[in-house]
Amino acid sequence: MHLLKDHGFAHPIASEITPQAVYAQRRRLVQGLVAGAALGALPSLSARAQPARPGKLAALPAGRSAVAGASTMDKLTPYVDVTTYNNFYEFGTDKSDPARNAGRLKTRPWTVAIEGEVKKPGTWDLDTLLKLSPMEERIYRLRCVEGWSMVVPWVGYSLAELIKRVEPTGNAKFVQFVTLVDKAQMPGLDGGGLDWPYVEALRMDEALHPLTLLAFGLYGEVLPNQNGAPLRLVAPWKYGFKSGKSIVKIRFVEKQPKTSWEVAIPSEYGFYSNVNPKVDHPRWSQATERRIGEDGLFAKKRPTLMFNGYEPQVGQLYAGMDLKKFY
Ligand SMILES: Nc1nc2c(c(=O)[nH]1)N[C@H]1C(S)=C(S)[C@@H](COP(=O)(O)O)O[C@H]1N2
Ligand SMILES: [Mo]
Repeated sequence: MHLLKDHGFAHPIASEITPQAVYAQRRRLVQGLVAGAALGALPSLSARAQPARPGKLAALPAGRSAVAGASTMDKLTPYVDVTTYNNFYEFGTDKSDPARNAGRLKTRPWTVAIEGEVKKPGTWDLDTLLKLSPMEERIYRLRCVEGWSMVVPWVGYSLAELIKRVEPTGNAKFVQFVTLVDKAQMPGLDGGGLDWPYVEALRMDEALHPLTLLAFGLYGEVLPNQNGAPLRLVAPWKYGFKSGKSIVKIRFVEKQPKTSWEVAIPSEYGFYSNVNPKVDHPRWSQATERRIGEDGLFAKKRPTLMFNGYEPQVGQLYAGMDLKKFY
């Protein structure tokens, strides 16, 4: 289906790039149309009706989120693309491997261990986590460091809801997210070139930011295994790899931890990994992106937005930091 094997590493030609100002203007125009259409016409965009359930997995109903920036007006990436073009190296490095191999992942029973610098460490059962806070629908862009993106109606709640219940101590400066590692269920663990388990981490204020989502579903249903069932992180202003899947442990620590991609290729992947079109990856530009599901022969690349478009919400987290140094 997607023959995009080179991840768009080639430099785009100028005519492929929509200038930022034109893009912003178009966006405003579309938003204006939407606002004007709220009373009737243009049903597809106006009401932002909850997306149709694909009817493949158990329903996970969710209310509209009140978090600022929790919804983009971008066209949703079709379910089939969201669930067949994945990065989940535990199931293989090819984009089609996770959909093919993750079926054997057993997502129940499932527990998440809370460890480290918290007053209330312990083990949370998935069913308890599902009831911890009301489920919200959030339409986020996810931008992969490889140069593609997608727009997904996630279902979950702010990670902060869980964090405040476990009461971090004053020493908790960073939060680590650890993925399951089980050879019996994950055929990719023998290859892939990463240290297992897959570990990601956020600074405490990033983890507490309301946009940081603990996701349990997408498209109104529980997460497909290949997308990180039964629960994963989604930090929408960061490159996709910061969003660990199939999490079994959340650890609160004082020192900035090493993450799997940093350990594997330190010259290419830093800790912060904020989406920043002005900082090129050592081997390719980050100025533009390809939307998965729209990447036909003549599809134009889009300009990548600072913080993946969430700058109004998260920009001040990095005030005064040199984002070229802290990439
Ligand atoms: N455990 C684990 N989490 C992971 C990855 C992985 O290989 N293993 N890949 C990351 C990368 S690089 C991306 S772009 C996103 C992709 O999420 P998606 O497949 O739902 O689009 O998952 C991230 N989380
Ligand atoms: Mo990625």
